[in-house]
Amino acid sequence: MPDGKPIYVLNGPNLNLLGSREPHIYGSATLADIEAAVTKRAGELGHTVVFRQSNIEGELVDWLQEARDKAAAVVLNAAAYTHTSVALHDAIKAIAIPVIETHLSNPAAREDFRHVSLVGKAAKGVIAGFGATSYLLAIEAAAALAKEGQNA
Ligand code: CA2
Repeated sequence: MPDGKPIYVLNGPNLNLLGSREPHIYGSATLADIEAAVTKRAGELGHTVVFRQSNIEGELVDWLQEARDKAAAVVLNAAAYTHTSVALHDAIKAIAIPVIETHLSNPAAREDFRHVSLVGKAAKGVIAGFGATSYLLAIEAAAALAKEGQNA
């Protein structure tokens, strides 16, 4: 039975397009499919999920600040902002709860510009390369960290 604080699952730019383009890179699941799967798994682990997507960097910053008090942990796929956003890096640094950087693809195996992660320099850890399963693995990590009461 879910109780306590939710796990926030925050998604960055263009992830609303999942399932429609580039399935060879990102898989065929839509973001709604991923939301349903993570909500189910989190429920089994005793957590509710707040699942959001934005194309706007500042909105993701606002949601990270909101999560500081309201969430047990954050699963963050910042998409392209992963590689560029000092603002997201600083927002993660400013909150004590664990933030788990998550990716469908494996950025380390792709173009050079994806090899830098400003999010990763502030996050608790990184899960990447397993398609939609990356999100389920991140939920497992988030729930385990929340249970242990660990802070990032
Ligand atoms: O692999 C991931 O999850 C990424 O965060 C996805 C980002 C990319 O910039 C990161 O390097 C790795 C891109 C998300 C764009 O998603 C699309 C989905 C369908 C069609 C076009 C883009």
